[in-house]
Amino acid sequence: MHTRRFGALAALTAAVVALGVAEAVAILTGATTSPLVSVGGVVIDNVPAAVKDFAVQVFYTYDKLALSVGTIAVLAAFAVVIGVFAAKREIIGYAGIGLFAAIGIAAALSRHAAPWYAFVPTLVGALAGVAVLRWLFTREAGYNATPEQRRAFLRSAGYTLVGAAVLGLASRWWSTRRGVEADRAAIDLPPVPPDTAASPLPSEAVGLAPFVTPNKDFYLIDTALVVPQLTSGDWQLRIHGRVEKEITISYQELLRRPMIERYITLACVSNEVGGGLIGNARWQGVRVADLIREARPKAGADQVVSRSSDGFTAGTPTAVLLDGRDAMLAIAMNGEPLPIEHGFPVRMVVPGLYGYVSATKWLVELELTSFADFDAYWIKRGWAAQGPIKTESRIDTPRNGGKPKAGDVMIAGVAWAQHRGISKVEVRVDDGEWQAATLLPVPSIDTWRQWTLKWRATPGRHRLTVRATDNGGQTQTDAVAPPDPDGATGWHSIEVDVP
Ligand SMILES: Nc1nc2c(c(=O)[nH]1)N[C@H]1C(S)=C(S)[C@@H](COP(=O)(O)O)O[C@H]1N2
Ligand SMILES: [Mo]
Repeated sequence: MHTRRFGALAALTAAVVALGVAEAVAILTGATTSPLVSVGGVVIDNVPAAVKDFAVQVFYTYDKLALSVGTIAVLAAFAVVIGVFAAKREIIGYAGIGLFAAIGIAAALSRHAAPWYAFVPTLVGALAGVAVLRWLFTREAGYNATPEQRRAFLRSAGYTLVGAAVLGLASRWWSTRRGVEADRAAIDLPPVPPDTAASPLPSEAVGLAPFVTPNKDFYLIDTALVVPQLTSGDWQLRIHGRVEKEITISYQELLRRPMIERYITLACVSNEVGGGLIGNARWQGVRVADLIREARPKAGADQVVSRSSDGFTAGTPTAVLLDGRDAMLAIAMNGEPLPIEHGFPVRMVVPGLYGYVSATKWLVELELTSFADFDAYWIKRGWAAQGPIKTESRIDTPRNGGKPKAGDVMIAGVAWAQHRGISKVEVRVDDGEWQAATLLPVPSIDTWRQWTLKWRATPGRHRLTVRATDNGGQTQTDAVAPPDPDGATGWHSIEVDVP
């Protein structure tokens, strides 16, 4: 008979060994075949939209780190419980490993484009876990004997546990960075002809958000627990479905096509009023419309489903992609090849639509279909099939809760109505009149617009509210709506205390 504490430590060690070894094997078989990654992926794909929104709000863009840490904590807790029972009946320990291995294998095999050998990391990890459990149970003969034997046992378990944890972390790091960084660094972006280059920026930034969001500050939203690793050499795009002519194009072929460059502001449908899930970048790429026309869509193909290498899908109206706007297959962001987490080697960018219906990263397929025939990733989960970006505005300075000095205070922020453009921004102090803000020039109607307003601040507590009007004359609604199902609305309003 083993003591409970012993059982718990042995089982925890076996679990960490199983996961660490599985991660090491996944270096060979691909990061998405690791049990942690595939089970996490299944969780992400199946949580209700409300939980996903909650996670994004609480953890912001660290939601996936939180998921990984949470999963490991839950597994560790299970291992400890199983270990306590295994101390009485060893077989329970092996059965526990078997149960978790079955879950890991089922998850790995169920993932999008899983290779047939996706079960290998979990299987090898589980066998290693069984071996370690067996070994520790056997060694435990000395546990209740002398203090030295007891210490020797704790040392073996401790070293094994720490060693396996280091192996797992190092393997994960290695398998997610191997190859693709170097491939990306070696890419020579083709030049953009002057007549299709982005209009030069007319002005310098004011306020807190710079007009162009640096890549490192650009918000990140996706369902990928590990960033898909695609080299430009592996990449190809298949245009298929309801088309007369199927097209397959390589990265080198894509680079030889006519290049355009545009400033386009991307926004997430999950962005709350006043939130930061929006960013503006200079994108370089190839017009989607040209490729779709070459494929010759058949009648009724009213939806283009863009699919990523990890199975995410977005559905964009074919008519929108063909209406002359600068929808592109982007290869570069702010002058460098797409950062891996922003979709390297190729992503889609469509001015005027929220990301979930248009901005597929790690893009590998465009499938012509119809809205009646196919629901894309977030549509299956209850979000609206059509996702035009709503007119919104935000106050960036002063900060909510700030204490600006009495006298002249610069109020500034951004407003956006992509592909319609912003014609007016107004600010109200407390219950006063709406005052027109100064609008800074913009390169096109596809970006957000910076605005400023000078305010003579008087001592006391004040509420500042902003609203925008688009070029069609529509003023941003004050009706408060949550992000789900097609984007938040309402006026952004902050409070300041002028001392
Ligand atoms: N492959 C893939 N592409 C994706 C997503 C995703 O989950 N997977 N999320 C979309 C959503 S909801 C948004 S808002 C944008 C965000 O792009 P970013 O992370 O580069 O800011 O990517 C879109 N493209
Ligand atoms: Mo999004």
